[in-house]
Amino acid sequence: MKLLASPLSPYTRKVRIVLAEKRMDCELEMVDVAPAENPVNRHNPLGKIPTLVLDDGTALYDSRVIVEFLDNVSPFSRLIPDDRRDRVQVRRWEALADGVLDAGLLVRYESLRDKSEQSTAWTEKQLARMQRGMAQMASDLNGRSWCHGDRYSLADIALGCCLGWLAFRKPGGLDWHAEYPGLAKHYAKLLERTPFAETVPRMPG
Ligand SMILES: N[C@@H](CCC(=O)N[C@@H](CS)C(=O)NCC(=O)O)C(=O)O
Repeated sequence: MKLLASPLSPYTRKVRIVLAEKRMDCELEMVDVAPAENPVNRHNPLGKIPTLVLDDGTALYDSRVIVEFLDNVSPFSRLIPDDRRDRVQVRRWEALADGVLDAGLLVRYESLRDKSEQSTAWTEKQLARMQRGMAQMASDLNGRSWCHGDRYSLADIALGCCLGWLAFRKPGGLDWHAEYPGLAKHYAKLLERTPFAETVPRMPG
């Protein structure tokens, strides 16, 4: 199978960490999805990465579907719990972390447009969404050892990918280390975890 990817994409990072945790090999193809016509379009009509192309040509997207597929393929190092209630809680963490990222990416994409076309109201709406999401994640973590239950799961991976990208791009000048010391402590712990940090380009701590 082959993962259509980009080195700095946080959703790709999530998939790569899951692959590494589960000790699964996967060919990587770095692609540029910025142009409207890009190599991902023929596999994924949405033209987004990550997209996983299976050996029979089937394409899987988005990152949430891909990680579920990978977790099911190998029983080694389960990252999504079997218990339905636990599973929902882990997926909710993932939705929240991905949602904060979605807002952060919209802020970044807006900042790349011509100044005359940028909308302050739009950017502020996304920043407020990001801030509420961060506050929720900080309050849910609340000094716990792991995001959900008593073990590392997809929830911690999703949170780590979100925080790493925010530290790297700083959309809206957000300084989450200072604002959310609990999240900063958890992120530092995740960075020490192999293969969390070592399998992908390290984003600033
Ligand atoms: N919900 C998707 C989000 C994927 C996504 O937005 N990827 C970005 C790169 S980080 C992308 O492909 N952007 C291209 C575009 O929006 O045109 C997922 O979880 O995979």
